[in-house]
Amino acid sequence: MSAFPDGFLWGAATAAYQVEGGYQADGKGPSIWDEFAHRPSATYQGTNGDVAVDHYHRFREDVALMGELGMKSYRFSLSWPRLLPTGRGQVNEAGVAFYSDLIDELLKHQIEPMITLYHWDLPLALQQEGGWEARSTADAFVEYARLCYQRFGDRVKLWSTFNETVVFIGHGYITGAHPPAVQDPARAVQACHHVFVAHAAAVAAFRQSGIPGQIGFVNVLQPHTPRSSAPEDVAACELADGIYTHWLYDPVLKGEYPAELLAKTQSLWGVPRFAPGDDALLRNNLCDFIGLNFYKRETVAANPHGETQLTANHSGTRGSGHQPGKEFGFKGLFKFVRNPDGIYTDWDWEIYPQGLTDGILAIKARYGDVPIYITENGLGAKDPVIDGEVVDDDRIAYLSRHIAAIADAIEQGAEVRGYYPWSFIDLLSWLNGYQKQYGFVYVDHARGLARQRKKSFFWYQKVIAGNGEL
Ligand code: BGP
Repeated sequence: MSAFPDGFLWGAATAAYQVEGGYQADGKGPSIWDEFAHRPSATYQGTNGDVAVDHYHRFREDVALMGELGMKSYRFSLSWPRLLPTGRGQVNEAGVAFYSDLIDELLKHQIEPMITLYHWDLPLALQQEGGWEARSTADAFVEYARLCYQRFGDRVKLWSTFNETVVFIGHGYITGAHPPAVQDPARAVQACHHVFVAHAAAVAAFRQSGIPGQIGFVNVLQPHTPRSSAPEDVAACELADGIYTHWLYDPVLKGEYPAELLAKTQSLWGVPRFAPGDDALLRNNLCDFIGLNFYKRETVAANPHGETQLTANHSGTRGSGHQPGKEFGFKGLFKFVRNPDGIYTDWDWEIYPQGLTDGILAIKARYGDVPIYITENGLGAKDPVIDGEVVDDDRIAYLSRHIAAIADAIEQGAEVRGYYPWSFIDLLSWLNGYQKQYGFVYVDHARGLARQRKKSFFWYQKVIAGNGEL
């Protein structure tokens, strides 16, 4: 018998900048990614999301494929500058119409929409006013969230505010690999605080709006293991886990920062500055659910003298697909090293499905029975093509093992309500262009972006039909 409850949401995920294209279509304003990806050195071989996979113009065809796949839910993000070209004020009705039509098309196929409000494409105009370092961006976010509730809240029941603070703040303000390409952890701490404030205020606005549904936050779930049993490696591992998990989950699930951890990093990075009222705002607006994005495990070592490594290699090798990634870490705190016994993807991400079971149970242990959605999970690879067919057996193996890991967590009492592999369709990888593929559907860039079902498409169709029986 399947471990998965009736009504479990078998889905798949994407994000606006990575699939839509139409970057100037019908009144859309520029985002920080539109600007950043046009800098020749910023992305892989100058690839960008100007056209992406043209989901903006081909969404009906894509939703038909989702229907054929049997998806029960689709996680996608709204492009803030498509709806509010300068971040606030004037609404772009053509952008509203696009998402409204997409939602209707999904519902026509009995696919439940799950909306992410912020998957990194901040309106450029707001960045020019200070971006997430400016508190006014949090106010603008609430205005944007309200607009979305008003226009789509009659049909959409599942909402998340932000996707992966650790990535857009970490790369935006520490490694510098994402816009605004700052390298200053103290600035990251404050920008991150404004994201939590924006989240809590948007949750409050959601509840005031009275629309039915649930609202949550999506975080990376990344397990850590010490390189050795030496006390300094074990302590470094605990610290990394605290920063990657507790710092980023506690504010949205407990309404406070982990004080002990902040005390440990204070001398290096400072602490978030609270405005009057922030404390109550965070405490009174906890999430209805948490979304977990799970890809890999990291092995952690002490880093007493090493330099702070500020390159982007931790999250991708910018195109080679086969280069070992450089070490990444913070001087005096920890660094990530290669696990000699680990099995790695072509992009040096360790495959470790047990970490998903353990991670889900660790969330339950720390935060109680908050409902969980696995909002991303997938294998980035250069898929083999044999006789014109995309034979992505490695992806099938990866996803099977992770589905089994979720089943284990459910059997041990966790409330997991849905699974959204990354990604529904091949799309733009932020720093790796179009060559790092994740989808069930292949996009042929040489043949006018034609869609083609991969082997994994037919496999996942059966998984869904059998409610997770493998
Ligand atoms: C997550 C993001 C996704 C997606 C995924 C794969 O961090 O939320 O948007 O990009 O990672 O990452 P990558 O494209 O770097 O392989």
